[in-house]
Amino acid sequence: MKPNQSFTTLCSSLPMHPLTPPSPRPGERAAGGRVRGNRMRHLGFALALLTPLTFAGCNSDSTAKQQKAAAQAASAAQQVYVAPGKLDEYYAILSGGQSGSAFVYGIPSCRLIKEIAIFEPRAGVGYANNPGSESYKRLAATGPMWGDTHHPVLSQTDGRYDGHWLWINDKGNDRVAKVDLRTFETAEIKLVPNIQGAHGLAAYLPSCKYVFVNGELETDAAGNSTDAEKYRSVIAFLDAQTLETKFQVSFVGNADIASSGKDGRYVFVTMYNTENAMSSEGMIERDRDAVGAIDVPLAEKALAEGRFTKINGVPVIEYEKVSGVLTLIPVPKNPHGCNVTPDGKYVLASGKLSPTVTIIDAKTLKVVAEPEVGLGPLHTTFDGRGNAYTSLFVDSQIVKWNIEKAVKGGTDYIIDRVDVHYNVGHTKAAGADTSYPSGDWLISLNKLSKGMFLPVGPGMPESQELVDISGEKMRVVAAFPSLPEPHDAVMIHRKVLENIVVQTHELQPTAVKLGEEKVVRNGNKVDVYMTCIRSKFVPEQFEVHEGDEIKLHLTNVETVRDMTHGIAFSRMGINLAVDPGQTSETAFVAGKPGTYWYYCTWFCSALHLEMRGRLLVKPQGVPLNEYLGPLAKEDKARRATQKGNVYE
Ligand code: RUQ
Ligand code: CUA
Ligand code: CA
Repeated sequence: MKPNQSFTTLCSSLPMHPLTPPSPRPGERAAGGRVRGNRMRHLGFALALLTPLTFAGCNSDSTAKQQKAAAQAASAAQQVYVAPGKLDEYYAILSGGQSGSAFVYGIPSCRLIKEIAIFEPRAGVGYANNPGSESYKRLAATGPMWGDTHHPVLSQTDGRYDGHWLWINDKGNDRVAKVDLRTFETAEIKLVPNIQGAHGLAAYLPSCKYVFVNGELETDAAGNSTDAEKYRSVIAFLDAQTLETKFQVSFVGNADIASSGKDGRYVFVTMYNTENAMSSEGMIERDRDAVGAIDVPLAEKALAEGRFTKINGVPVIEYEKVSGVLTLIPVPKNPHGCNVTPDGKYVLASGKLSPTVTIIDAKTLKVVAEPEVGLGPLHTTFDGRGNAYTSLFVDSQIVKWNIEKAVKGGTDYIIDRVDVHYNVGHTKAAGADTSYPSGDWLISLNKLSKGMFLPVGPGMPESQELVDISGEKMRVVAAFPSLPEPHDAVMIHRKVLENIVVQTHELQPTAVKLGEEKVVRNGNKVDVYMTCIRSKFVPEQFEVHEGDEIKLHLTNVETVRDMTHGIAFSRMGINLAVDPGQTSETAFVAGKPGTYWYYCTWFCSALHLEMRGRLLVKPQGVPLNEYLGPLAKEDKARRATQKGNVYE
């Protein structure tokens, strides 16, 4: 395919039409073998359509093949087998896409370990599901209760992951969040002003002083008009810790995917709508779009010199006014992925509509090569041995190629191709965005799973594949499903997090101490300071008046890992979860008079079901009992006089 091949032609090779033949299943090859070119492939597909199953008969050759396949499957199984109780080598953190969260898998076993709730409520872990809770208020204060997470980014020190932070963007509502890797919980969320379609996200290297995020969708943030003539996009630089937007660079066009140079000078973004068009046809009009290089020290200088306009409280540097702040490097039309090589020498723009990857010198900003790699290149990742791995959306392949060989202009740069299932978007090798990738595992994040898993209706799970890249040839060793819809992933070795992940939460100043539980009333406001420990809530009962505003402060006073308790209030819409050492707060209004049980939602001990208590709502004006227990004695006395028990 030529770079200027029309969009329609490209689309026709996407798996949309019912007549499009199915891609091969794992272990099979596309008819015609390895894809060598567009024509070849289409010819191959056509033949496959005309001559289905011609060679399906049995012969000794196929027996040998079967044996070989069985042996391969067995050795792949061994590679990903992690015995029960044994730990995986890597954490893979996958963005959750429109699930608004992030998924944590163990690699190589591909076992799901955790979902990190970020932009969407998760009742199971008591995240942002009660309007009175802190996590709810923080999320609601920044926008809607859902998100579209795309790009997980890990913090680095000296070119290696340091295991402190994970940043992730919400393309849907223009937010960035920070996850604390001590607890794998969301620590901060901020709305980014002046931006729409906050898409590409990366940390500014080597310092990680900023994370920067790209406005993919053009607007008139200054005037709120609908006049496309006034549309601009911004690249926003956020303080990596507070996520406050420090400054932005605005320009006409858009910015898609982000990657940072390694020496503190440039950061890079791919731009597919340099046309500033408002129609999909218009966005593919130009033969060439661009990679934008932002000179960060120069932007900081302009900022210090006051060469900016304040829009919605944020200093915005207009690129026309500060020469050199944004350099546009022409690349074939509508590029997508943007990836800086581990040594910081090159930035690679994946062609998407062009079968090429453009290699740009990250210092001189000159294009040094444009090797052809296959159809629909989206993202590129690295092994630290000088090789690049590019995802090919249309070809449903990962292609391995050598960067220096491609730069030298030879034809021998392609090393291997492997089929993935199906239509891969992002791909990421372990440590690929650090200076020291480990070169062992790669994840292929596929957009369609088709027949890969048990059918569950018209919609199917997302599909990831684990690829062994330690050898010359790549090898797909496992496939695993996930919820919708991971875009990108990062892998971090468990050793990095060994002494970082905590066993219990640090007690917060707001923690309720064992023995200091109390109910504090102030008019119709009632603060309930409660503890929980196997297998009791204290207080086990408390009384309020109808309409009272209850604020619950709940501390889990357990001191051992994994003893999580939850508290649900029947018919009050309240559900919290507290991990050992953690304090959670929520607020709600007491409903109609009556008895409302609260109970533990996490199975914590043999007395888990008995771990419950009563909220007693009395009519206004009725005196309240302040006695908070322990009520066991009273309870016994009452039972001694009670008739009608099933045992009597
Ligand atoms: S983008 S493949 Cu956010 Cu590439 Cu999804
Ligand atoms: Cu505490 Cu179940
Ligand atoms: Ca374009």
